[in-house]
Amino acid sequence: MIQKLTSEARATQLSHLDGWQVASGRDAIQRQFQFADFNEAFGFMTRVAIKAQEMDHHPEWFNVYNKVDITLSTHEVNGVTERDIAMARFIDGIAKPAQHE
Ligand code: H2B
Repeated sequence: MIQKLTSEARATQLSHLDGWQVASGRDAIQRQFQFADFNEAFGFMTRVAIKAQEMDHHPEWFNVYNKVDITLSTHEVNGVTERDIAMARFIDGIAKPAQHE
């Protein structure tokens, strides 16, 4: 089974990611994205969804119009693993024109 990152490893990985924070009250990471409009937000979500299917690793997310809140954790171990870090890197790579709050 995949291993949870230790809190030290999680902190190190987070320091290399842009805008991600540890979620309050659980072992997960979160970031909020803001796009120009719903069309851009949903296009972004579609690209993430395709990657999630390929990786068999799926985000928890909440969308209102041009905002997308994403939480990543590995349900299997109830914590943050390399899979979440890989997904966060992918997301950051495709969200370049987006702003985060
Ligand atoms: N996504 C996330 N974020 N964590 C998981 O543990 C996970 C998943 N497990 N997507 C996958 C699907 C698993 O439920 C299926 C059966 O492979």
